[in-house]
Formats: sequence, structure tokens, C-alpha cells
Amino acid sequence: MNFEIHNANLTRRGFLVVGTGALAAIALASCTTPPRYVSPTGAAVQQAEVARGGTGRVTSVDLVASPTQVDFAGTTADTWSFGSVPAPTIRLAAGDTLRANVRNQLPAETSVHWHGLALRNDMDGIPGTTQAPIGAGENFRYEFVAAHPGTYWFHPHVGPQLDRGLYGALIVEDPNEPLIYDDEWVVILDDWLDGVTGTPDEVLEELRAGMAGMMGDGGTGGHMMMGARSDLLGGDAGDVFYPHYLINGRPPADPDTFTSAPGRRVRIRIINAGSDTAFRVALGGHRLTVTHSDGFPVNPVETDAILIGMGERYDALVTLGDGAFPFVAAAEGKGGTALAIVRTGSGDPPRASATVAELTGSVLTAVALTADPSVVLSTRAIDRELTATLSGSMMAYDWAINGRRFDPADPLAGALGVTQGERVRLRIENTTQMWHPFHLHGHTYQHSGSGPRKDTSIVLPRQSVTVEFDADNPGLWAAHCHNIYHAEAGMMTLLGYQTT
Ligand SMILES: [Cu+2]
Repeated sequence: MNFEIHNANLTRRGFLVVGTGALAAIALASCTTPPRYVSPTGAAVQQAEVARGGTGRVTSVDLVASPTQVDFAGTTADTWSFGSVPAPTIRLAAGDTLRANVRNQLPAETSVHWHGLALRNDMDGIPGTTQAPIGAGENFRYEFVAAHPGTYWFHPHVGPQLDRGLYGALIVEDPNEPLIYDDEWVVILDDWLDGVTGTPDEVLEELRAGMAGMMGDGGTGGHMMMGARSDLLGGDAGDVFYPHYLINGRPPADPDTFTSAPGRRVRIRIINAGSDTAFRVALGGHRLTVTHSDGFPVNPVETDAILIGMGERYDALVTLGDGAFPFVAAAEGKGGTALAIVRTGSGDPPRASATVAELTGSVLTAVALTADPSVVLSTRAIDRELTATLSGSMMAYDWAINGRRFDPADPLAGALGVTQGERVRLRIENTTQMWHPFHLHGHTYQHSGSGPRKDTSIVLPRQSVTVEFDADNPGLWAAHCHNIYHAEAGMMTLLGYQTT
């Protein structure tokens, strides 16, 4: 229902411009006609889906979002999940169709976004833009071709629901996989507070009140975290205090254990599902060979550790030694850690407080990577230059893009416009005192200068990241900070394909 209203608004806005007389006439003469955008349910989106082709094979999954109780080493917490935290991993082959039947048993509206996939726009899960929200008690069927192999994940795109337990990995396997490995391990990192110190909605409310709100609360502080610092992140590492850091839904006192054998080569797919925490990950006694960023292959780079922002994914290969090894994800600048265990032989399990020397060795970020030749963008002239200027402060909690806080009731206001077929250069400029993990939906851009293909990029304070992509997936695509609290406060815009 909302969806029809949204379309009506677009029509009405176009009509109003014509109807405001002389002023509008000047605007029309000096600029051009106001932008009109493709509809997520329109012909261009359907044609793009047909062009993707696909195998015709269908993988069906049922995702039931419901209130759930989780157990962290004996402490229980009430949360919302798809039955378990994380949800069972969804796997399919590239070119196959995913059919996900979502049943919403939550006491709230929800949606599912398929993070990183260049999928058909009306299946992207953005209420008010690509679909109506899935109301409490309602169902929705997502169905789309997963064209590109890689490590992806899924989560809601409603309020701060991402910071609950509603997430899981989505692995698109390559039928012609060039990597050689024996085992595979999916590692999902998360910062957790839901049902322990409060709810994500309470955190958002407190953050929105800003620093002044916290002072006014008599200094009890609530959910805010002061003094989280990281040189790698250019200063302030995060705003929110989390009592738990998890790997695959488990705290260090009850760690996930990956069992393999000495000498086996493992592909580790690492996903940061956190909301306000970058993680520095390492496997004790091993170096990691990074092979993929955000699902796409890179020229392999060996490193001791990887820094991974919210929404980012890295795949790494490692040949396992003999014993029991700690896989540690340190909450960057925050002091806490998540732990899992890799076991190939006998030996005492690492302690919950295990730390590993590799964490303070070489730490890889996207800056160190270049795209694998198979996924380098073709050489061609830039047709369109866009800028997304990130602004705002922790004090006022007024996070915005290009001076505008995203308004879900008027999502196209301030949209970045492109035309299908263009080569686009997007400069993401961070004018704030804090780092932001910027995420573009529906595309896997390339960092300029033969950098990696990615869909989520760390943008350091007072610095910029320039990316390029082909506008080959028509629709209305969210572009936002993947700190869920920044995004909800307004650091979000749309990339809109214009009709000519
Ligand atoms: Cu941000």
C-alpha cells in the first residue's frame, strides 16, 4: 500500500513543479525538466533481470522472523531472529534463483535486504523505496537471480533491526571455482547488546538525543561509549557500548569450534554483521592469504590480520597447523574480543581471554588490495561524476549525505542521479571527525586506481574514497553508512536511475 502512495508522490511532485507558475518556469528554463526515475517494478528492472539469464534452478528457503531467546554461555537474552543467531547459511550456485519466503512474526514491520548482491531492484528490501514494509503477521516472497558468486549476507532494512539477531550468511558458489581448498568456514562477527543492556531502538533514541541527552541523564551514560580510539580508523572507533562480541552467535566463554585436520587448506569467509564495531581478525599461529573483498576476487595478499568494517566481507585462505588455535576478532578500539577455535589436533583449547600476536602484526585493509584481472572494470571514459559528502557529528547526531538527512517519506529528495549505461565515478568525501563504512546497494564498484571491487568501504575521517562502476542495474538503490545508528539518523541517500 505504501508503495503505491510513494509512486503517487513522485507524480504529484512533477505536477507541482509545473503548477507553481513563473518560478517554476524559470527553474525549467535554467535547469532541465525535474528528474524522473525508473520504478523498481518497471520494465527496465524486469529487462535487467531477464538479461541476467540464469540456470532456472530454484533454491527455496523459509525465513521466519520471530521473537527468540538466545543463550550466551548461560546468560539468556530476548531478541528477534530467523530462528537462530545467525540464521542458517543460505547457499546456492551463481545463476540460480533464490526464493525466500519471509514470514514476519515480529511485533513490528520488517524487510530483508540481500547485502552486496546486484539483484533485481524490487527485491532489495528497502521499505518505502523498493517495496512496502512486511507488516506484523504478513508474508513476503523474495525471488531473484543471484548472478555473481561470492560471500554475501542478509539482514532487515527497517530501523535499527540489524542490531538484533536478524542476520545470516548468503553464499553464492562459483560453478567454475578457480580457488583450490579443502574446507570452508563461514565466520560472522557481531556486536551484541539486544536483550542484555537494552534494545537497539533504545540505543537509537539515546544517540539521537546527542551528547546533551547523556549529560542530562545524570552521567549514568546508558549505551554510549566514550573514548573508543583507533589509529587505523583515524580516531573515534565507535559510539555504542556492547556487553558481548560474538562469532557465529557465540561469546568467548562458549566459542564456536571449527574442526579440520593439519595441512588442510581452508577458505574462511568473514562477514562483519556488527552495527557499530569494526573488528580486527587473526588466527593464532597462522598468516592469512586474502583472496576476496566483498565477494569479488583480488590479487592474493598475505597478512597477519584484517580490519573489517560493518558490512564488509573478506575471504582468506589458510593452511592449518596441528593443534587448537584461537581465531580472535578484536573490537577495534573498544577493548572487547570475540573468539572461535580452530581445532585440527589435540591440545588444550585456547582460553576465553586468548590473544594472538598476529593482531598487532600487519593489518590489511582494502587499500592494500587490487582487483583480480577477471573482475577489473573495462577501460572507458567517465560519463558521470557524483559526490557523496558525509557530514554530521556525534554531538548533534545529525549524520547526513550532501547536507541532507534521509527522509523515508520523501526518499528521492537529493537522490544521486545516473542514466543506465553510464560509467560513473563516485567520490565519497568524509568531512566528519569519525570513520564511516559506506555501502552502495545493487552494484560492486571498483576502488579507483585498479583497487578492489567492493560494495562497502571504510572512509576515514577528513578523507575520501573514489570508486567507479557501470550503471547497469536500473532501479532506486540505497547508499548509506553501515553504522546502523548513523544510517537511521540520516546518513543515507538513494542512487536513482533516471528515465530520459
Ligand atoms: Cu557512519
